[in-house]
Amino acid sequence: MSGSSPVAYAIKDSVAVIRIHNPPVNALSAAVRAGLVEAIGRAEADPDVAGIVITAEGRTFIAGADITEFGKPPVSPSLPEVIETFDATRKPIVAAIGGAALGGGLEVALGCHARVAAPHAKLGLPEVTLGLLPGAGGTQRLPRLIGAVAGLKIIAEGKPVSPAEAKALGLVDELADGDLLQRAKTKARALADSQLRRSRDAANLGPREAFEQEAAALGKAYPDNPSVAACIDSVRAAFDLPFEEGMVRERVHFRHLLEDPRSKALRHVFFAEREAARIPGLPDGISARLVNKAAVIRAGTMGGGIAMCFANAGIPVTVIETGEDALQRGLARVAQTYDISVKRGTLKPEQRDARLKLIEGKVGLQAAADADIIVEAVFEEMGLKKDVFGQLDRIAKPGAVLATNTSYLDVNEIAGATSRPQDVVGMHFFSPANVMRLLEVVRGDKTAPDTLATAVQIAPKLGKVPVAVGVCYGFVGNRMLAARGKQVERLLLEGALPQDIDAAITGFGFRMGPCAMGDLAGLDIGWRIRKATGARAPVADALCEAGRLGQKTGKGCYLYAEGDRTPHPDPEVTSLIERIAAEHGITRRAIGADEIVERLIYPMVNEGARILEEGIAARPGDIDVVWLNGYGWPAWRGGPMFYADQVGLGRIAMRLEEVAAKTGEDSLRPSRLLRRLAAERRGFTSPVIEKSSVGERPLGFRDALKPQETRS
Ligand code: 3H9
Repeated sequence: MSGSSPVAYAIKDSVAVIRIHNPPVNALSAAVRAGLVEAIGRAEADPDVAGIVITAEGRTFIAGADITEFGKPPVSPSLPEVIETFDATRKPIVAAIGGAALGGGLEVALGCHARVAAPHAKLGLPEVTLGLLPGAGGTQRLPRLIGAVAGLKIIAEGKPVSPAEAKALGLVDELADGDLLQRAKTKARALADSQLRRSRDAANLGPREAFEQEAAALGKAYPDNPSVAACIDSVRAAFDLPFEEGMVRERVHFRHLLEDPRSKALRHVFFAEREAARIPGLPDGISARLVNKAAVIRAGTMGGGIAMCFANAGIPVTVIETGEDALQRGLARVAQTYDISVKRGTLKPEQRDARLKLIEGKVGLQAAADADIIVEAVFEEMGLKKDVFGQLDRIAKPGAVLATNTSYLDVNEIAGATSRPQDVVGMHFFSPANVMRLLEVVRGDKTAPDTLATAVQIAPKLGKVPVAVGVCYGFVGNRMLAARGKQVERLLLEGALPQDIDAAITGFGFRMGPCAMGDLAGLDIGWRIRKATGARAPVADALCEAGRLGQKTGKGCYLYAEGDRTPHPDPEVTSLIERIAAEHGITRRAIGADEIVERLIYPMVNEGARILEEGIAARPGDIDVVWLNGYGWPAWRGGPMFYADQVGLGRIAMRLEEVAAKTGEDSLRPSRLLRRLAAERRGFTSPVIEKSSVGERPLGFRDALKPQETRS
């Protein structure tokens, strides 16, 4: 084996040990595939070798095919070809699975004659989460080995199983508590004298009827999902076709899905989420501050949810209120939320008890004195926030991270209320905070690198996906939401009804349209902000003035029956909208779903482009991650900036120009960046753009483009 190969070969006790070392996750790159074929050939040819063990360095066994190779010209040997060489050997091959064996990694293990797993390993075929199906025999080997029903579930749901579950299913032959490699070598030697059992020849499919029932249930649970449909079709081939032909069926589906825009979008999401955690402009070697204890200020829905995040991560947290009553109400709400999870079976009673034990309630800010991180979740009002931070400045211990959960306000102004602005950062959680995955980490002008690193690095522990953003009104998510909200108003006046708008947006893939979402959150939230800023939204204002605040008042954009959250179109709303349109001299017309989607999504893209110009977000992918994890953007559409590239920026710029000209709304004119990219026939995700405009600059840097290219 050449010195630079990621596959090492050694013989120990008459067993050839093939060791993969391809950090960070031992993905099956072309070099790994070639190395495996060479090593197997060498072991096969060596008379001193009785058996073979495949193992890997690091935390994972093999995390699958190298996803970065997808979409590039294929390099042989392909993974199915590699695994075919396993089938052809006369010597037993044992997989020593010491970590995650996922996708192609599990397919490699399935190609072996036996599998030995360490207790902390996990085994799965997550290809569906990338809009694919296993493409190296997983759909043919797994069902034959463990049964079509169990196999299909693992393949179509994409969830990994534990070694103990895998053992019970017959996927793993032995669990190794101690020395994994030793156990695997012993197994290989033991198999040397026996008839080799290949997974391709296993005959454990089980009854066809049970498979068809499971297939029907999965088809229903995942409607319109081409990769789940392909998984079902491929596994069915295991009943209908010989192994080789089943492999061809699987391959055809795999190639087809690889080209599907939905899979491209999901692959983009995979990398964008990981990229978002890397903050441009952070000096190398910066490490996060230690967080052993947290405090959350206020025990409202938001504060309680944030406290739960810390407790769920095993971090003791003090919830602080101004009075005993509010504190007890908040703590009771937290306990009730955990109880619901226990009832649903998603949390064990002992886990609930352990988490509740980590949450302590106190009255008075003084209780934050020993916390390493303090998250403020008081009412969204600048005066109040500054007052709290002024007090925290005196109370918090030196070096504590002071985080504000503001969703709109100027973090620099809040930091200015302290004598330690370097310790202040925004941590914008989304409601419900214990559920939503997004965390916008807002970097103020004076936020110290290690303060920022602390907020970003603690996020995954809290179950969050962090995205670092700069300071502006509404940051990334709410600023783009406002751009969409403005157009909802416009469309209502021009002729659409709430139900038309929501149907178009749910048809696009969102779970909920903007009108139903407004009713759920409460229409008075926006009303209050508009009143404070002097802005107007004629329809939304009129709804609020009529006492229609959303679900909580039984009516908003829709009508709600008592105790029921189903929105019903309301003729009163139609009359109200028609009246206001007439007052504005607008003649209403029918507006189709396609136009609604364009009119709502393109202005968001335009705002996203401005956010990039201003350096508020570092990369287009960061904006996508915000919308995917905080606002229900459908993952298979990849996020607004990825979607924009699919539509073509030229089309988007042209449509925005048209609507701006028609409505006289200047904010709809394509931003400088959008126009430039459209003219150059490029997309946001071009690496050149990322570098030239925002990629290497610290966040919050307002003049990301040169002066002549600033916001139009
Ligand atoms: C497949 O196998 C198809 C086959 O059926 C057929 C083929 C013919 N490739 O997640 P992390 C990178 S499809 C390339 O932060 P963790 C990742 O981008 C594949 N790169 O670590 C990141 O890079 P960076 C099916 C990959 O410890 C770094 O590794 N397999 C791959 O939190 C660390 O990743 C999957 O879908 C890859 N396959 O989690 C499994 N995987 O540092 C995908 C990771 O530059 N992987 N990277 O940002 C995972 O689920 C997690 O990475 C894993 C580790 C659980 C393994």
